Amino acid sequence: MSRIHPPVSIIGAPTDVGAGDRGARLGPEALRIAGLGEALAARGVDVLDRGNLEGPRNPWLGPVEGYRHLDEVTEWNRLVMEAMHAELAGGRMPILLGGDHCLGLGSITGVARYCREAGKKLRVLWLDAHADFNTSQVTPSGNIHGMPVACLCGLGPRELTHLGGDAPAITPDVVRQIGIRSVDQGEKKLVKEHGLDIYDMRYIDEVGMKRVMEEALDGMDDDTHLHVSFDVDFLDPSVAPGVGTTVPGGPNYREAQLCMEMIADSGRMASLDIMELNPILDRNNATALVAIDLVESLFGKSTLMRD
Ligand code: 5AB
Ligand code: MN
Ligand code: MN
Ligand code: MN
Repeated sequence: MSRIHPPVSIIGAPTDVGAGDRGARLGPEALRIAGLGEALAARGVDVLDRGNLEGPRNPWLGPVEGYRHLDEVTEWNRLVMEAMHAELAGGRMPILLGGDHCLGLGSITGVARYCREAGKKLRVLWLDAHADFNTSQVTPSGNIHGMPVACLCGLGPRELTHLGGDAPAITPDVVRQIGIRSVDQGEKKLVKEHGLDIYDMRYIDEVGMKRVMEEALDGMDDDTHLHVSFDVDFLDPSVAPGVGTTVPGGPNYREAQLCMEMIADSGRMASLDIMELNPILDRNNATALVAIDLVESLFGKSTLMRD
């Protein structure tokens, strides 16, 4: 299946304002140094690096009413939302380099706005060890990187749930979560209540990644915009140690490759986040290199045998 890729714009969002560890702010540079742009260009993709967004510094304070750094998180997400939307409106595929995963909120809010304007249906694949569906009432940490999916679906503070305007960006039926293996007590109740479609590690163990991806990608058509939000802690820590919130028992290298290859085969990915890479916790940028390897598969590297 050879295909022409749309032109890509790389956008760096160097902040860890929503995380519990500092260091994800260095993620964009680590991905650049590991050769993300060059790897895409080598696959024949037209790549433009837009550089980094500039937002507020991380004040490194405790939670206030259940949220850490709500003002700074809001401002960063506004910047990300505008940047993602602008690239899509200009006919390009944005790749957001986090930065922590609180920015998935701004990213997907911008994507959802574009989809509404363009008359497209949105599908979100959320690749993560965590469901990121906490609220201020149930969060164990106050860290907003544990809350973006809830905020996208309308649960959270108004400045985040209504970042894009009069209504929350999405409804839970848009989302498919894959690789999940750490959900907090109160968060469990919420994901059940809201009917989130979760392919957890137990299910991946039982039926295999192939069937999981067939199910998660099912029901898309020519009008579907597929957004992939890749939290690097999706991967097993033996493959990807350079993240703040490692959870054992994630997809191994080949399972992750298959996941990406099947997304590539769908031909529908139109925007991407690469989030939570923390080079301070990495070994020789190994996690950045694995992430790039997987992104190459998202762009069809392994489809040779199917051409
Ligand atoms: B990540 C935890 N659920 O809310 C919380 O990495 C971890 O974006 C959140 O998925 C991890 O603090 C957020 C314990
Ligand atoms: Mn996450
Ligand atoms: Mn995570
Ligand atoms: Mn994390």
